[in-house]
Amino acid sequence: MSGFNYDGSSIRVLEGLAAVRMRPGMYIGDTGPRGLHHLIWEIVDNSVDEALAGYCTEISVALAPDGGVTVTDDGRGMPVDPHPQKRVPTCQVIMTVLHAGGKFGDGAYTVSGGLHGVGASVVNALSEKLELFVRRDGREYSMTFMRGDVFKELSSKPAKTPGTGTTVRFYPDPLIFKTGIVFDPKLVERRLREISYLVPGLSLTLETVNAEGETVRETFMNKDGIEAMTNRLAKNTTPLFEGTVAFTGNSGDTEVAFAFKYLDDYTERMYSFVNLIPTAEGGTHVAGFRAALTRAVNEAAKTEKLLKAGEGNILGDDLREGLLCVLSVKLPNPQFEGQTKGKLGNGETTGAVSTLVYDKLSYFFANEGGGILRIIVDKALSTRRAREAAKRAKELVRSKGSGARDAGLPGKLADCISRKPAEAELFIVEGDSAGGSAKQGRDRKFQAILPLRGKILNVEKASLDKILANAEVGNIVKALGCGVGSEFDVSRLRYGKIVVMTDADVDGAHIRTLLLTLFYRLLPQLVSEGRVYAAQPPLYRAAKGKDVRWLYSDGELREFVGRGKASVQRYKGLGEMSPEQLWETTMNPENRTLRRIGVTECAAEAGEIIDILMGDAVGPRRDFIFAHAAEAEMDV
Ligand code: 0R9
Repeated sequence: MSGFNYDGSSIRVLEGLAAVRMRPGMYIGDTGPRGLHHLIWEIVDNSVDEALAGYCTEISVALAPDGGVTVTDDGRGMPVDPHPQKRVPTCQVIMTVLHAGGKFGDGAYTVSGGLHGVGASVVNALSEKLELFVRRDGREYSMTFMRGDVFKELSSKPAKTPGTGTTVRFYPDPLIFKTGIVFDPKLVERRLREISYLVPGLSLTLETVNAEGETVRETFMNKDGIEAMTNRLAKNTTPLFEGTVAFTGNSGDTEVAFAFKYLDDYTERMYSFVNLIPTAEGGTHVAGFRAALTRAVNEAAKTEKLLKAGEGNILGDDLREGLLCVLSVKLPNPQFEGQTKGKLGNGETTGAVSTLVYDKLSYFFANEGGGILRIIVDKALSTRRAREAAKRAKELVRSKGSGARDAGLPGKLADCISRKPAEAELFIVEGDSAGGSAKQGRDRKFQAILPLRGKILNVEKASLDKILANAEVGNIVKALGCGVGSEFDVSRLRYGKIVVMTDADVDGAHIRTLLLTLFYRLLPQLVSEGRVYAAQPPLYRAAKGKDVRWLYSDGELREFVGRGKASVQRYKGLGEMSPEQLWETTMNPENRTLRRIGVTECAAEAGEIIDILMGDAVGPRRDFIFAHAAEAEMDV
């Protein structure tokens, strides 16, 4: 391609320009701002082609206040010799004959080309005036066109300065661009910067005139190509490792460059380009990259024993979270598909990209990239755990209106008769025996009982998928009916009050703490809405003669006993009470005391408190239990 020597014969003459002015939308998409900017991209693309062919190192774009755009390159200069068929200067053919640019032949232009690839003649057809200047062979050629027609024939004079190149200055036609001719310098700047990354070493200058009438110039040039682009895109993010994995190479007639990092979040950022054109919808090149990344990571992870036996392969989807990648491919005849033509369709490209990416990455992981491989595998495994947790969360949501009313409820739940969340209460009870008493003592019209066996999982120390796989947690979530995480839907909550009922001893306090932690972490909205309560069973039963009372604190006991003689019975476990006693002291809304669990602090702070207190330190945990009891609001 770079060795191609133009002789005029590769130009194919296709059709005239009248059609372009008749239906501009067909050629540039629309005649609004998008189509207007398209004119610049078409002309710049021709200069970029010359750069890709190895002859051009500098391109400049000047936006003038009068709406004129001047694009200059330092390439070989557009050919000016007579065209063999048309017998007019070749540059005139390029400017006046649709599709006469060589891009649709099999010669010099195999790379680049605008999204529509329509060429300079379309810009000429849609411009009120277009001036062309060519510097080559020690002469300066010029030619002028009006609305696509030759206005001033090609003429030349000896050049005052050495060098070669092409300048195109065009004034978009107000008859075509009826909504106005205003270029957005930011948009042009963004595209020039993008090109500077995609063609390393090429210098692109944007020249604008500011409000004070001064000329402002900015030059974009980057030797490190898409590696530098990736680093720029990673600004204000937290990468998981230093540096960027970046490689370039050829696979058949396809040139491939890729650069990536992993970031500390859950988003995939894939920026892909084909012949410098952004492919927002991806396509076969992106598919090839993903397949190779997945294969290279899995094989290297197995070799390095980073995957435990039976753990199975890392899925491609698990490698996407946190990935920031720039992929740029250049190929001879790109086929763009999709609504916005932003998707590459060439089937053969998948294999070409995949082979190159796999080879480069396998070598990298086996050599200096071992540390990075470990970080990528860790990230993918944590993504996998989160994915499995999300799947479990879905499974815990009972399907709406599916079959029987009780379908999917845990077997251990003794449900209430009422289906009105406003009056229904769920008692989560520690231990099967206390659960049995509560079932017998309750008012089944509105009180449901869910007994829990032993201590429940400490959610602070387990991953989300483990938490949701825990049978007791699963039972609570299923009984509540409102789901968790992204599946949370408070309108499906089956009980207006959720009461944690545990023994009045240290173990009971611990279980209560674990359950509250679970609600903070998994169902924070229920806590913030004040739906979670702690039951308060009595500590003592004291009798002075015939005066028998339930006492809920040591203070109450002291007050009651006074100086007299009393028989005092200490209740430690709920199971020590008869069902009637449990109803009377702890469950009957007429005389019970419930402590509402509230988050007065913001949710983040609450999380922080839990982080500190559910750690391994015993003291703070004990403090938490006391502090919590002291802060709790009273509610009867
Ligand atoms: C400012 C915008 N620049 C251009 O439009 C531009 C087109 C162009 C070009 C060649 C060199 N520079 C260019 N700038 C070129 C020269 C030669 C061979 N191929 C390309 C040569 O000197 O041999 N051309 C764009 C199309 C064609 N040339 C042609 F080949 F179709 F004529």
